[in-house]
Amino acid sequence: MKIEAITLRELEMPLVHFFETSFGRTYTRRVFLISVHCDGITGWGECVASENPYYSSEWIEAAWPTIKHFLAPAVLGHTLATAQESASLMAKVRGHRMAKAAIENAIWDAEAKQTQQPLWKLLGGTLREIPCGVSIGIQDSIEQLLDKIQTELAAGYRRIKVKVKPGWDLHVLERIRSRWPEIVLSCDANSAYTLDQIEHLRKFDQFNLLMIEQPLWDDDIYNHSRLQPKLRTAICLDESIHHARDAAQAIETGACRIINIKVGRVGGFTEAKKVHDVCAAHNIPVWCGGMLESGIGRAHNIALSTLKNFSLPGDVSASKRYWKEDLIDPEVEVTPQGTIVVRDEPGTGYRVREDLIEKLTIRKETLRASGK
Ligand code: OSB
Ligand code: MG
Repeated sequence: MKIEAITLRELEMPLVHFFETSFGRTYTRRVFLISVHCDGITGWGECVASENPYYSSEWIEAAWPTIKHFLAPAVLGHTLATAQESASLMAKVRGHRMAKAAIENAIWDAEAKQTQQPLWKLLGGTLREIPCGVSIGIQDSIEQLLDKIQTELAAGYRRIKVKVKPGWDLHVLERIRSRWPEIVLSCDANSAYTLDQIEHLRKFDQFNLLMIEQPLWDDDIYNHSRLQPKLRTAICLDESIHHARDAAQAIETGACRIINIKVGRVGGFTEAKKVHDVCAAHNIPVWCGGMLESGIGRAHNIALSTLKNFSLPGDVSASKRYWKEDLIDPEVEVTPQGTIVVRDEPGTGYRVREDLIEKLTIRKETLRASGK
């Protein structure tokens, strides 16, 4: 695959419903798409960086010039035997994993299309149907949250995850559990607590949660290893895991019992597979996290979720939960059993709606190989 050109695009896409975490509320996604052009094929990727540097230090305004000035030039003009090779070409750039993942994953998509196979197969996946959960943000009232949970349970989702923060936690979980004593329930704090709050965090144990996600600092593993033995509830790390070494350290120190893999957070499919493998080797179950993706990133999450150790329901859910109209055809749909059936066409199996993308694009730039 000769990487001939890379196109960067920003789209503005309002969410069907706002999404609120412990660090803030999002109404509209600035969707950052990458397309990689090689040998007459176009591969698509999505840079999942947010509108602000709150979930992680990456955000869209930083990702754009990093891709333009460093990451795209690192791969443009090169002829690659496999998409995986792009990861080493971009390795000298430190951090910027979501930016790297957008390019690498677009090249994986191109490779799958060129070799006429489904992306999930190219990634080494085996599951044909993936279990789905939903992540439900902080709402204006508990009643509104309970209504949302009711809707998602009726749709068949197999795990409900709610966002928590100090002031929106124990009384909320109490209300959920008293209405639904048996459902699979977890919560995500997005780093809203500190180690001083161990006694408070121990109170989460009474709700029989599948996990508590990222209770402490986003850059921390050590303090989670001090917290985990004090809780009955399994800790799941999200923000803290940037690569397979982080995963190995978190497992070795007992900082968590579950890991959330987001392909953007770890820098692309190559590293995501390594994180998966480290966890599998230590019997640590993983699940696929989400970043409010458009259909392009969503389709990649589905492909990744076919790897065998993705044994817990992920935050990969139907397009219509986020978008009035998604960028892919068909849209991602979830069965009444709360699963997504994996598609068998070459690439992601979802056609990219270039006409709609063009219509929603507010910024676009194409970079070409220069004489390499
Ligand atoms: O922590 O998993 C998270 C969304 C944005 C930033 C961080 C997170 C999330 C979600 C949403 O929980 C998952 C999704 O439905 O895409
Ligand atoms: Mg999370």
